[in-house]
Amino acid sequence: MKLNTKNITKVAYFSATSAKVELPLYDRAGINQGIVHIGVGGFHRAHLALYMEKLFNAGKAQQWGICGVGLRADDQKIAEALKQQDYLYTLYELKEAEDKAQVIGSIVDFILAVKEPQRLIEKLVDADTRIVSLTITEGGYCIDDNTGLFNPLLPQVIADINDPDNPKTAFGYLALALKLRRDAGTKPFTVMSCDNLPNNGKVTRQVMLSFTQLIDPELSDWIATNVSFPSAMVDRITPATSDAHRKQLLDVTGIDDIWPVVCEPFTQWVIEDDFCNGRPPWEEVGVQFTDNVAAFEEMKIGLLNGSHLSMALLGVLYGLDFAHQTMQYSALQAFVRDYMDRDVTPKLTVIANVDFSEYKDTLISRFSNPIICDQLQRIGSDASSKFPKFILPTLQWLLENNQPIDRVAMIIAAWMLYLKGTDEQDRSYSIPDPKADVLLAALAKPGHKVTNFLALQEVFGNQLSNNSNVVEAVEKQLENLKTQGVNGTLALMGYR
Ligand code: CS2
Repeated sequence: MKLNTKNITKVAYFSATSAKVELPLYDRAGINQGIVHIGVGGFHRAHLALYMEKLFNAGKAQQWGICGVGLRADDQKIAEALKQQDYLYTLYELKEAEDKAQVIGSIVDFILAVKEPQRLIEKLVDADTRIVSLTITEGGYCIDDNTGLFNPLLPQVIADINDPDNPKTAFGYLALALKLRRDAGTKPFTVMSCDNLPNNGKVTRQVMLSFTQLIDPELSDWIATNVSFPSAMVDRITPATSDAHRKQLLDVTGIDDIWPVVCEPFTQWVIEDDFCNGRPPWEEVGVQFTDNVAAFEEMKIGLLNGSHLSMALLGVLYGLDFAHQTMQYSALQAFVRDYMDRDVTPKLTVIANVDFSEYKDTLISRFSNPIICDQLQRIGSDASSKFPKFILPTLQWLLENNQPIDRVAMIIAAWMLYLKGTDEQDRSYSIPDPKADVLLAALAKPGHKVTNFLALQEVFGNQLSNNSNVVEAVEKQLENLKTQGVNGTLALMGYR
């Protein structure tokens, strides 16, 4: 049965008779919109939207309903799917023998910016909008990974600088809305990043201030004084929804959802309590507030996202499709665990009441969950934006501390071979990376391949291609991978 408001009682019937399905326990008509969320992908729908759902189910925070926003033309698909379902969708938590389907109602509206730019501006300017949250991917922050600073030379940024009243980027919309709020005497909203960037709040602030300096320095100063940008560590593995997932949901629960979200049972959100215009009482639904969020982010991004990217590049090259398969492959699991233990952990800041060994055990068991079928293709996507945030800080630490870099060199070498688009079983795959052309051009250049690849400053900064230790280490692993394959190279490193 199709999911929408009218059918929801039938879902209730199914839930009583077949599988366990939770439904909204509140009247959605009583929910006002207080959060605008830009980037309504699976992750948002499995994370922030669920924390809000829990509050609404407890009869709280009714002024904090979510209005979703899509900035990319491609977001039309999610806009249409949600609209047809009155913005309801199913969150399908997958765990062996314990699936849980929950119909979520916390998103109550959706604006597709390319279709309704004016409505989006009005929504952002509305005094009821008190938080704007972002999941715009690591690349969406327009950071020059070489300098770590905002890059004003990207074409979309130049377009917004030249025509700030007709923005296209997230920062263009936020700047215009904040200016209109300031002029109208309306309190600003908090800008809350939910992306996997080290110091995501500080980065968002820096991007916002640099961007507005270029269009309106006074506005920039006003934002610096009045707008808050809390940093957060967000965590929940959310695979891309596949047709198999849709069918499974239909078979098990009877719910015919155009775009359900599948996720693992684990969820975590650690955030700074820095909100200039109020916030929902998230601490009541398991969110952890701390002044020490940078250490949590460093831990999560280094251990989880860094390992993920390594598993994806090596796993795809070897011929695997899903994260859990990389954990079933004992040599690769041992490599990943060693990467966590010997390369990432030594640089982490100790966190009170967090045991890194336990955290890593949990990660291995989360990665091993076979039911979610998390696609390596998803995890390896946009590697050019992920590598500088997820792995480069680890490599820099190893170099500064004269530690062996053979595992990171292996990851870089695997990436170079992965970019060929053919795995060791001769199967071809696509490279989902907006900078794929740049990466491939570097590899196609005449001369020394490793040096040319490491000379990509926007990915590796400006130090690595001149560092003969790094060049040699990558060269060695590349040679090993070419002659011995992933398995042979792991064996040479002692992983079986
Ligand atoms: C993954 C993340 O795509 C990726 O880079 O590592 O989406 C990961 O699943 C989440 O950060 C988990 O919280």
